[in-house]
Amino acid sequence: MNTNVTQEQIDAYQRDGYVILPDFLSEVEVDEILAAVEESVAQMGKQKVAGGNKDLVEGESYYDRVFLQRLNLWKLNDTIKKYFLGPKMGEMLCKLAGIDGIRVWHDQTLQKQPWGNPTAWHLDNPYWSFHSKNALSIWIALDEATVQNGCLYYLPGTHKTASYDNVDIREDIASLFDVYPQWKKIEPAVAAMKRGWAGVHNGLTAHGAGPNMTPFPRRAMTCAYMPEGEHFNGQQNILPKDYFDTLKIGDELNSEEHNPLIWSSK
Ligand SMILES: O=C(O)CCC(=O)C(=O)O
Ligand SMILES: [Fe+2]
Repeated sequence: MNTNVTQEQIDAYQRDGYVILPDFLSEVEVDEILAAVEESVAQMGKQKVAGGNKDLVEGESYYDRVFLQRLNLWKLNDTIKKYFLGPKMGEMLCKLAGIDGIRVWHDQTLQKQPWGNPTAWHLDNPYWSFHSKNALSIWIALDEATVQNGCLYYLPGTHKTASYDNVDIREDIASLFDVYPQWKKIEPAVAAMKRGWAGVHNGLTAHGAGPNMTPFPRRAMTCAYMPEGEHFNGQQNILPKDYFDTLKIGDELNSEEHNPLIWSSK
């Protein structure tokens, strides 16, 4: 895993709200992560979130055909934990975001199945239980991601003008532009990635993905992160119920059980 980032990459991330990291993983590492992901997915069945939220199960909705989605694999699988909650990952993401410490929010595998629906334009951070301008996600291609099979698109610079208003991922791919009409003229960046490449995007950068027009899956492993010292905003997202019930708006989200600190400069 190549976690060295150049000043140029940091500047690009800060300016555009995303950066693509070519050759982030070796073939051997992709194989190791893919095996861990597939093992976890098989273990979870229709359950979407490992270690909690038993009510979140896969159905047959439009959304369920955007991608196969399974979250918090790290709670089941030590290989996922080693890569995504390791200090090297944490340090790299802190450098990109310009922050001093970072906690895991949730990981998720997003596997656009053959003929999978497009992923509507959206922001990530407004879905989460904290609001931060420095939250971010890494998205790693476990299969080559192409324009044909539903690679990501980013809308450069949108993290700078986004609020926490958002839309759901549904049939209408463009409803985000009703909320942010000023973004209608921005040209999207196509994030085609070879197997093992990664994209890192700010939680307020608009992004989406095309449909999968091929008979093969487009599998990705992703993980979302929260800067150290963020506070609960009252939203549930995917927090386990027994933990959620203990939280009051404004509490620091510092559970070592659910959102462990993975790196801190202090
Ligand atoms: O993989 C996709 O289609 C969407 C990815 C995404 O929205 C994310 O990683 O935040
Ligand atoms: Fe997203």
